[in-house]
Amino acid sequence: MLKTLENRGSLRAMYETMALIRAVETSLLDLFGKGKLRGTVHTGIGQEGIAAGVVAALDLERDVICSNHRGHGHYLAYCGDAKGLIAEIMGLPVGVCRGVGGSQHLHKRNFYSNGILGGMAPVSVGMAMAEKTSKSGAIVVQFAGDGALAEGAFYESFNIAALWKLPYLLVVEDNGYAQSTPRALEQSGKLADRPKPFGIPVVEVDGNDVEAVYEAAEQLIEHIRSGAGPGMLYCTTYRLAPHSKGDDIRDKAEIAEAWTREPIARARTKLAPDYCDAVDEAVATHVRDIIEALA
Ligand SMILES: Cc1ncc(C[n+]2csc(CCOP(=O)(O)OP(=O)(O)O)c2C)c(N)n1
Ligand SMILES: [Mg+2]
Repeated sequence: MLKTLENRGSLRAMYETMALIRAVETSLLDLFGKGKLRGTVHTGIGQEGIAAGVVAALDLERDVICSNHRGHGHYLAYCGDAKGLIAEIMGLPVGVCRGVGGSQHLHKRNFYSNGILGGMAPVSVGMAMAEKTSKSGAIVVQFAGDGALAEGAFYESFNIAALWKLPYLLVVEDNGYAQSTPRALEQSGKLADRPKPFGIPVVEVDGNDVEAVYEAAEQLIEHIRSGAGPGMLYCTTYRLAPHSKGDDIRDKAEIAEAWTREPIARARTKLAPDYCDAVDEAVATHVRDIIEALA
């Protein structure tokens, strides 16, 4: 299926996005194991529903995305540029940032990523102020993990974003862990309630249900674009692969159980198996061809 402006929020289009992300990131782990990547690599395997659902609800002509250390999925959902991304992480001159940015410093058009946890909160809010001042009608979306919400920069950012009614959407990807620390050992209270004292509305959603993510994102984006001020989309999910490379001390039974709830298999139950098989094969071939050409 050819993704268009009209159909990109369809389950089929979002399945294609998720399948591409999964294929690229599975290959990145393989390349890492073979020593072909520069630096580290954090994959969002299991979290694809959030990238696919949120980005499908954006206006890609004008909206801005600020991503984090786990940003490959956000990037691929934004522009589908698997070659530029893989080459970038391989440190090659044909990478999207000529191979000098690597996995955590991606930039293309209105897409920016950075691995300093919380660091993109004031940057995103500043960008939202610029969009408001220039009356562009654009919104700025920041993706952040649950662990990052321990950073104080978020709370100064919430304050200014709410006070000045800035077009800022924070998407939290709560995968239950910050590296190897379970959320319960790091954070007090309920994370989804954090923006509420600032008067910032929060929508909570199952991040493994791509259609629910899309619908919730659309609703919040409409609210923010109307000039009402910032919002937060709080998505629960699970990271199926290690934090970065082999650093995984989580309970194996917990990980196995999470595989039964992952977003791609879940979307498949609502789509024709032949269609999904064809998409999976097409993305696998696409990614294999890219890697062969770069090797
Ligand atoms: C300011 C800062 N402190 C520490 C780190 C090292 N670090 C990288 S990722 C990570 C855990 C982040 O957890 P979370 O925000 O939940 O995102 P996840 O990795 O789970 O997607 C840490 C501590 C960092 N990048 N920046
Ligand atoms: Mg986390």
